[in-house]
Amino acid sequence: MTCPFPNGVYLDNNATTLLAPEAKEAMEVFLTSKYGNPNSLHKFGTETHAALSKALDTIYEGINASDKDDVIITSCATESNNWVLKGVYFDILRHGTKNHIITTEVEHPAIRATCEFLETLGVEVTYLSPNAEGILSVEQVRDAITPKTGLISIMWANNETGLIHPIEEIGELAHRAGILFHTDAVQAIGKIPVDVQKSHIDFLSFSAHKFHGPKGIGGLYIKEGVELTPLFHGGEHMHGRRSGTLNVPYIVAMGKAMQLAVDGLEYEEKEVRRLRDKLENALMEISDILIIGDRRHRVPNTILCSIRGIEGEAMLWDLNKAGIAASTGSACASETLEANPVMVAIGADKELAHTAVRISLSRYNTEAEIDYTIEAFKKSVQRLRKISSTYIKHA
Ligand code: C6P
Repeated sequence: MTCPFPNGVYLDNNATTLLAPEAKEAMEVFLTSKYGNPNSLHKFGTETHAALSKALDTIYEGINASDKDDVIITSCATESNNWVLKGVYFDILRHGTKNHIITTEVEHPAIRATCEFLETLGVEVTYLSPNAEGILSVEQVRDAITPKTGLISIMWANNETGLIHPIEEIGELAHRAGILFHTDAVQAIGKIPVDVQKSHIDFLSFSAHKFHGPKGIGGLYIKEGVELTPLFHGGEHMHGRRSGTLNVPYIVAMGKAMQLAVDGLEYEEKEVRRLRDKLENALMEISDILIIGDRRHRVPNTILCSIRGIEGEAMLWDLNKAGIAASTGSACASETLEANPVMVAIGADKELAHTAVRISLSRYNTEAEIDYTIEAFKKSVQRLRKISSTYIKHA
């Protein structure tokens, strides 16, 4: 099919998003004439410092932190996740009395691989598997707590399924048990309300490029009064908690993107969800397609489906030829030919997990794009099943 949209149809927004034009515009002057170091005391420094301060206000208010000093700018969520786990290791876990972390099998590799590294240093890690619906229960977390548990790290929404874990309840549980609580909120910000105080969160990671900000900039919320040994030692940037000259243009753009994300939550909930549901309903008309997870428990933009008899990669290439961008799961796992690990963790057999396709919308997708995707998707499935050696139609 020839794609009628000159730039194609982008449905891989859980991998990264379009930079919002407003965010691009907001940062431009800081890439050119306003280039001062925000720590400098002259005019060049004070003007960038003022812009930085304004952006930090928007960011901390966007997650309902109590102060801008509670948000530390990092290069991305991978850094934030590494920092929390390794920082808590330095502060608590390495001393041995509290050397246990509770996390899940469906975390992003930035958590899983870091936990595996900490295991080599003697930390005990419990990797919980969500239930068949793909969601973790508070009871599972409660049952995993031991007197040695020093940290609970559970993602807010899964990047592949879009399923939302009960973060507020888990936060409350951790809080009552006196255990530090971290959540990777990369796939939650801009999709559902995020409130660090209401959810009893000690640490929260985010990346700007998942909510229409630039790549290479993100942050870590650290609750007031909670100590965390820095990963980057150096100057007094960010009150000595994360040293390195601040990337003012990107932080300004992240601030703008956060403001748009928060203001756009209602649109996300109504309109992005409506388009996602329209697409999902149409996909469900195709025989032998399985949609993973109840849509009421998912962020409004995500569909993970499994198309019996068609390898996920084959489906992607066929969609790509039609100008449609989707994925088989995490962008950072796209070069492995392993079955989708999140699907395996929630109990799918390997054959089914190899047929996974993730579709993730954003506020920039239009009804016409979704109508075109429905048509192209149905045609791809028909064509690929005709040549599939494994597809046998189920009754
Ligand atoms: N997930 C995906 O296709 P960075 O790369 O540091 O900005 O974000 C890492 C990250 C951390 N946590 C979650 C839940 C994520 O989804 C991601 C990025 C992308 O699913 C790229 S691998």
